[in-house]
Amino acid sequence: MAITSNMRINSERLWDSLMEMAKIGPGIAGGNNRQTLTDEDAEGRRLFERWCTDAGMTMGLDKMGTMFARREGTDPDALPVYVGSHLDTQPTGGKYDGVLGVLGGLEIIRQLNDMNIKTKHPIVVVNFTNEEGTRFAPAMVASGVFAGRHTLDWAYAREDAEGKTLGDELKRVGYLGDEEVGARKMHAFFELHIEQGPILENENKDIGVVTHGQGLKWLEVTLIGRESHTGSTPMPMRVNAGLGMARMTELVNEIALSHAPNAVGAIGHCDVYPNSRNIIPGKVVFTVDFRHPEKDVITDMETRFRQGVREISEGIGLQHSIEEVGGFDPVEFDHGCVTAVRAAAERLGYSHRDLVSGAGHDACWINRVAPTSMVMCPCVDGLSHNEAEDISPDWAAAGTNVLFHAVVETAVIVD
Ligand code: HGY
Ligand code: MN
Ligand code: MN
Repeated sequence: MAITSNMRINSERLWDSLMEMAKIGPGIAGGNNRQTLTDEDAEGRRLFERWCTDAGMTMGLDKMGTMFARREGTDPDALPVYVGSHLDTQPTGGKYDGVLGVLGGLEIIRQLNDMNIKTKHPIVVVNFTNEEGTRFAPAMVASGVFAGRHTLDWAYAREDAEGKTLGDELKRVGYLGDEEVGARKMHAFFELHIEQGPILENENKDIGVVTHGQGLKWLEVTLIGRESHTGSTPMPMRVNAGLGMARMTELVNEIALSHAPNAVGAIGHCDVYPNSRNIIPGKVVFTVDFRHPEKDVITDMETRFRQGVREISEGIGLQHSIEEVGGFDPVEFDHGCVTAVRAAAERLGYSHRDLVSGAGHDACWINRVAPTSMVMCPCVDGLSHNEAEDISPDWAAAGTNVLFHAVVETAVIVD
């Protein structure tokens, strides 16, 4: 039996589940603050787990706390088709970033159950731990361990701003599993995600067929100057770490603009010490986020930035150090999986266009160990990592219908 264009998910049920999940870890402006391995994240995980078991799935949990919900196939030896994303959010996150990909995967299972459809390959819905990298840097850390990019011990040692480690927090919230991370073999992996950029909405397209993901480099910079009185210290005597950060912020912007239109660069995290109104900052720590679809441009941006840090530091008399705290090369997704997504959009009659993902996703790491691709739907004003992040129920349904067809086509319907 082949999948046909009238086979669609239940969009009301999907939307209700998105709204239900959004009640957990509410933000202060209508979005979510469900940071990884907090009590709010644990509550969201428990709700997801209940929904999965209600849908007849069996749960698995690995040593990074990544959750796997499995629907059996007719061939127990066939490698499963995996589908999913992440339930953790930014501190001022939206209701759909990551969540749509996990609950869209759950909706596929619910719809297959309603239609009593069996597939040859099992299907597994995944919730990856700490995709956001906001509480514990870097982003996509659990999928990075799964793909062999990070060791488990390195991931466990990641610390949040209060000095708590990822490993301890995993234990505290009760999501330290016993499965070896990465032991699971996948037939394919599909991730549905909001675009988090303006292209699909501006071009009035329903679906993004994601062919590539741009590369990323996170550099943590520490500048050491000298604390002194903001009032009585003559300007020539100052060793102002804050001034260094200000000049380097401008440098990041300049370097990114020099590679227009595709390069991006910003500083989103910074700590100023002692952060007192009348003390010249003696130390600042900040993280630079450079991204581009081509590896050699990222390398050029990093090289020029490092050179600039040396020169600016010398000019002010600062000591400096730079540590790479995250990064991955640009990604080209699997041709077969991309074709399955494109064919699904065409079969379902959705307008679509090929897309390079601006944001990083778990799929970017999983692509190293299994055939992988992504489906994207538009978001309002291309806004994300902002509590005002918004999508329409129709966009959610369109993305999930395409995901449904791509996953079930790959998992092979059995008559
Ligand atoms: O940083 C990213 O691109 C993702 O949102 N974690
Ligand atoms: Mn995301
Ligand atoms: Mn995100």
